[in-house]
Amino acid sequence: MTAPLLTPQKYPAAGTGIAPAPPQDLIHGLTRDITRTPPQPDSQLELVSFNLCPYVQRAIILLTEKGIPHKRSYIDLANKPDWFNKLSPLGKVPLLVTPAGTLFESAVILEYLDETAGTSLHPESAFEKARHRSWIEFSSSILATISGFYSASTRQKLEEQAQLLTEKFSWLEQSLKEHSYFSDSNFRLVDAAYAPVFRYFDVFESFCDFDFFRNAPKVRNYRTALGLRPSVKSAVRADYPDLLLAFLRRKNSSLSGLIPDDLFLGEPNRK
Ligand SMILES: N[C@@H](CCC(=O)N[C@@H](CS)C(=O)NCC(=O)O)C(=O)O
Repeated sequence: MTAPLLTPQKYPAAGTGIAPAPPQDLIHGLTRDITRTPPQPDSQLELVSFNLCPYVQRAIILLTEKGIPHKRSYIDLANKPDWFNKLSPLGKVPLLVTPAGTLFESAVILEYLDETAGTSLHPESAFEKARHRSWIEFSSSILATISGFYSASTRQKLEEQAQLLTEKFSWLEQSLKEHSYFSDSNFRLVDAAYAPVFRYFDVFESFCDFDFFRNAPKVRNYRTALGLRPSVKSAVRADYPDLLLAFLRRKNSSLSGLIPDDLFLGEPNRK
């Protein structure tokens, strides 16, 4: 069966106010069996995704902000389809399948989407644009530390990673001003990179308190503003907290041991 064509939708340009949540038919838009059939490059973009991946969320947020019609295939990273292994040089999601070919690496995908659809969400000045790109790199390093935090095998290593996270948020604090978003009150590409970082902490704080943001009041405000953005809210499934808790439990790490049984409602359906 071929994928249904989605009707192009127009949303208010990002940065001009609050973008509405995307219609539900943009969420999947796929009917083929993705375990067997690779993306079919047609006139529409397809984002090859995994439902917990923060790097995938970056791309979804930008696609939503820019109102770009697209399809999404959600693969199981524990059981990667053959077509995915042939398409992904690093074996990682996200991939963006375009009529011209396939792109990988979320920061590159964001730049491509920014250049090819609507008004750019980068600042105009060459220096500011480069500065935003530097801080996008930094957001990726925070994501790597988050992974080190939830995978730490001992309490000592867990605390070391927590301390590293606190230090990284102190660095970010110095780069922020008193605005809602990274550089001003307009949502920018850099904000799409940071939003998935903060989503983790809503779940971490439901069962442990490392006070990661103690030295970072502007980061706390930034986190709140990003969490309220409709494109950010709708970038994950409604049961994301349960999926993440189940993922953290399966890690058998020091952090896994802190999750109380009554918070864990069992393995959600991961499909
Ligand atoms: N630097 C990459 C990182 C992407 C990444 O690490 N993706 C993870 C999922 S969140 C992945 O696909 N891992 C492959 C695996 O688990 O085998 C990017 O920005 O796109």
